[in-house]
Amino acid sequence: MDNQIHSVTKLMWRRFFLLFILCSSFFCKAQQSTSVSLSDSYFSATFSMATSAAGYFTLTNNGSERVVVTGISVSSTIAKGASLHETIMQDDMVSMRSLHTLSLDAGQTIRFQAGAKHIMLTGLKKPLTEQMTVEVTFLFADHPAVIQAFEVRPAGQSEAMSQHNHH
Ligand SMILES: [Cu+2]
Repeated sequence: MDNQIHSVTKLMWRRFFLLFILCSSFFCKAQQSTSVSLSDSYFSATFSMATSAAGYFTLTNNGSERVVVTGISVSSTIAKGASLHETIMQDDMVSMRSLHTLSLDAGQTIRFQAGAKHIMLTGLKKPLTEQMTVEVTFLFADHPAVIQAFEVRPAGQSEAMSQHNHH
């Protein structure tokens, strides 16, 4: 009898141990497999009456799983809204549309740059001037939010013409 109880307990311990190993390896994997990095992040400086601004960045998925950006936001003291945009050519006209989600495969890098994909701030509360830093929060479906500091750089001629007059 004593012996039987002993072997049952032993079996239970073994199961707990197995479960423990499984769980810890799962959490370990979850921590290591998703990692993103942002670089070259900046907004173009705006003129004093501007109500919108365009920003750019490079996003790399360093992990082993696909990540999906579900949205971005900035402080309400900077602008009313922030979204990811894409510039498209339609019947010789340049227009923009919102990118609702953005997905990056493992190892993929996406560059948002002038004339193509960009961040659009709308309802700008104050002009963006050089030396300012704007924090942008990136939200992911499967990764913790990332807050990235964007610097403000002097606006280039081409982007001032191709981006700002559509908003
Ligand atoms: Cu836009």
